[in-house]
Amino acid sequence: MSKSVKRVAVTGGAGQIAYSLLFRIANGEMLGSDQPVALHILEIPEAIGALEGVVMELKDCAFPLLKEVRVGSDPMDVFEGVDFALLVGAKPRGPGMERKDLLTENGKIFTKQGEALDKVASKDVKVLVVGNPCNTNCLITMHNAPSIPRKNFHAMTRLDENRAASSLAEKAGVEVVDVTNVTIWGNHSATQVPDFVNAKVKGVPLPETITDGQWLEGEFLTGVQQRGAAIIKARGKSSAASAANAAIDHIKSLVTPTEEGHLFSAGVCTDGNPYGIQEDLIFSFPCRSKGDGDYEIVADVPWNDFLKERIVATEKELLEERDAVTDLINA
Ligand code: NAX
Repeated sequence: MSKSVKRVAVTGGAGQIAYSLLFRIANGEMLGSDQPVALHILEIPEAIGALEGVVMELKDCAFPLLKEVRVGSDPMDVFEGVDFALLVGAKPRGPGMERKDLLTENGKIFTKQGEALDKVASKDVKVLVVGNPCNTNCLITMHNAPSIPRKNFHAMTRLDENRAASSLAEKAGVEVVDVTNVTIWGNHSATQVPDFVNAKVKGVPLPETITDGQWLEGEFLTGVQQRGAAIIKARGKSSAASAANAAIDHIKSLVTPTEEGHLFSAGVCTDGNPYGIQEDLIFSFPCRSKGDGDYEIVADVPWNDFLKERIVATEKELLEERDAVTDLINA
């Protein structure tokens, strides 16, 4: 018997990440090749015309799994009944704009979208925030959707994990699938902590394979932290296909059982976390899933002094970001 349709909201539908993401969702790459989907696409009114063009292309792909496409500018309409919400759309940082200005500007978008999810989405909706600054935007969304479990809100650090794994594989001279257990701790920002200490190569602790500690603590770490900026410099535009790919990977990791002994990185709510990170933040941890859409934080990944110092710094940054948006989360 065929499965019932899953409804997937994507915001920023006329943007560059969505241009990679929508087609892959419609092709079954996110939820499976036997899972029919409906796309609910949100854009601001000025970009609806461009979005109509994207919808024409979606139709022209004749994807067998794509059962319905809805578009609109009001999240109260667009988020109706959705099972997944990929919140990609956000304002880019303009010239002379401080990080704090970006937080408040984008914060308003996520306040409204959180309220709409709360009212009209499935009560079990899984929300993935991609639009930056994604951890704090996710916190704002979560606070404005109190009837949805806090565990259902995620911020995307999977692109950072994928970047780190790829860089480590290249250095070790192995296939990327041979590098596992790469955790990104903390914020999706330059303070993120890509954990090479607990990573593995073919199941063996990575520092036994890559013995160049100076490279790991220097070039590797900053390379991952600054990868987004390097792509903008080279391409003239920010990462888009790789960001869409990471969003697909993130949701796939929630709906597929995690392989024994493996983990994936996700920005999730810190309430009750086993690492003593302050509660009421969205922080990237090592996670595992049974494949039911839920996850648990892996509790036993040890910190050495190198990791600890940096994890404290990324936590501090998230606390400062939260302080900058108190009016949006205590509304
Ligand atoms: P684009 O500027 O190409 O597209 C953004 C789209 O969002 C635009 O079409 C815009 O009209 C729309 N939009 C703005 N406000 C909206 C609202 N209130 N409701 C619905 N749509 C709205 O950006 P793109 O390259 O697609 O990037 C989107 C976001 O992803 C940015 O915030 C970017 O910083 C963030 N990223 C996050 C990454 C992560 O790893 N978490 C990596 C890639 C990317 O940098």
